[in-house]
Amino acid sequence: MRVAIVGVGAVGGLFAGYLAHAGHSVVAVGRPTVVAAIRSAGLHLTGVHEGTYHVEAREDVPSDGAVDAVLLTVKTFDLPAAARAVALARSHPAPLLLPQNGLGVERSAADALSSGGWTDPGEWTVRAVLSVPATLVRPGVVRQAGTGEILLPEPARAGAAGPRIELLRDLLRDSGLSVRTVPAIEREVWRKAIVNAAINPVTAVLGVANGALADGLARERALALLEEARRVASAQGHRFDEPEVIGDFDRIVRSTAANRSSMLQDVDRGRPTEIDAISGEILRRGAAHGLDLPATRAIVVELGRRLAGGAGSPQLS
Ligand code: KPL
Repeated sequence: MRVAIVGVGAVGGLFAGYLAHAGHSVVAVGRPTVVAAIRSAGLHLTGVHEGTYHVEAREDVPSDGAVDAVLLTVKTFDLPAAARAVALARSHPAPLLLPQNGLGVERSAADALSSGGWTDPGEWTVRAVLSVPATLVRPGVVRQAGTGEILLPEPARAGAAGPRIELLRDLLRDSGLSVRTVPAIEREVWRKAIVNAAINPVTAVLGVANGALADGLARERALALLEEARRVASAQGHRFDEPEVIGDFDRIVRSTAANRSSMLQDVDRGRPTEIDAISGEILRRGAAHGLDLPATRAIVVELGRRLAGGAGSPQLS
């Protein structure tokens, strides 16, 4: 298959390596620095899977020829612009994977795809929840620190999107990634968002790998965020009990102990973070239900200060 991977950071690079290894024709669409790195030295995967792949790299979404699928692996803050670029470049829609962290991703992608000319974008987009720990070591080099899986919606329950889910499921699975389909992907999006709301901002503020949240004050701080996010999820109709989310949190902290969270990686690189799509969404949705979320409010302010070198403000939209 010919697959465009739009956004070649940690997750996009991971997918590009696995797909290229399985013999697919990968078109890596990224920023100039990433494109230059891949053109000169190839795309390199290290850690769980080792290999160098000489994939096609370019800065614009291919409009020519057939692309069987698009993996939209940009961060949430780049999603509207990237989705619109995909729609503008391709008048014929293709199955499009959305593996971002955070809440409200499908709506944001659908709005951008519609504005770029796709009709019925919901029939082409496939929400995914990803728990494979990957780190962008430098442009074109990705380290996979552990194993994890990709959750997709069950095709039989997805109406017109069903065949597109099947195509993406088979593509990822046949490339060696662990894929599981679930009856209610929205619930899994929330489950992941609750854990991200706890792990990502605390690791970003403290500058520590995920494993540092296994005990002590860092764990207490993260658990306060976890509980607030769980309450918001429940208010929105996704009920999780406390032991269940603490179990999810402990399992992910353990299985990704050596990984620096994606938010910490963004802070390290001086890039925008996904705080708005994670904690910002939790705060906005909580406010709509009259919930007070002091720990979440405090960590957003603290991260804003850290990013601004001391004085800053929360970076919520
Ligand atoms: O999703 C992640 C992220 O870093 O964004 C976890 C699971 C916390 C792994 O680091």
